[in-house]
Amino acid sequence: MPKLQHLPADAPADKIAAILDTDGALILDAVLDASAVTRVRAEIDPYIEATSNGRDRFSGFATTRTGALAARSQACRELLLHPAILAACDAFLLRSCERYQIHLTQIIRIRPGQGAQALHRDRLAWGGFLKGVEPQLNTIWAMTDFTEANGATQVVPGSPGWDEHRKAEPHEVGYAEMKAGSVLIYSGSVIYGGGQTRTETDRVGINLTYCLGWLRQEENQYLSCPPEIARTLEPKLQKLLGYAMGSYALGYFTPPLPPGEGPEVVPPQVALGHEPAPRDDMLAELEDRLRKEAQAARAAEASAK
Ligand SMILES: O=C(O)CCC(=O)C(=O)O
Repeated sequence: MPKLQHLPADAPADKIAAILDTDGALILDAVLDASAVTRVRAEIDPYIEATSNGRDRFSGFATTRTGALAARSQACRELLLHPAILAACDAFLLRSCERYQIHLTQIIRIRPGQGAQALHRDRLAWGGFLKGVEPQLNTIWAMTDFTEANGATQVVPGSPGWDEHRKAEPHEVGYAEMKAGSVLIYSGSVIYGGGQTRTETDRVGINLTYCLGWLRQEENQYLSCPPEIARTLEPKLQKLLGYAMGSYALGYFTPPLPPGEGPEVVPPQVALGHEPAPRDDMLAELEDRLRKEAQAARAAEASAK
């Protein structure tokens, strides 16, 4: 059975990105200690307990999924902003966007009796339309130990490079076995799925994922964390949730007020009480990127002659 690579919590971001490119997944060990896990659990357990099982086969009839974690839990906000994860997002996602954003927040509790989830790639959230670009960096924070027996995530290392129609054989599927406090990091292109449980205990993981800033988010953050809550959060998290321009042109709004009573065509931070900052830097960034791409294309053309 294939094994996932394990790295220490302080592993360099470029090493994480390199393993995501080749294997599609890895485990960062012991990112949280036992007391930190206990603190997170104290905040999330009441929400987990109040959540009913899934209503379809893919979501899992013996699996609960609980969202809106940025709005509901300070401990989850800290996980969303964890420096090791954001450094990995910088290294992995900024290749294809100017800003990345939170894609979804979800506690996944796999309960006794749950069968294995169908293997899939998360990038299919956007249908088959995205080709040649890696859209996501995903995490599952282990809140219990993850073992093959209790439903540890199934992962097919190396599958990002496969033909998109190739199916994984059983001997190609590994398991994200890890201790509570460790984090599974995986791309949107790796084949994976929730595991089957053969124990009488729950497996609990917090799925926090990030995607390119020009894509639609899986969990609608403007509804799960609306402006009246988002305005109480720290600016870095506000931006990650999507209360920031995704690029020079993406994400502006106009408050729907009577004539002359509000500003026109402003960045989303204005909905949280911030001043509308000029967007010249984003325009300059876009122009600079396009200039460099054109130069690189001309150089490639010249060297091909
Ligand atoms: O909880 C897990 O281990 C993975 C769940 C998953 O793959 C999904 O819900 O798409």
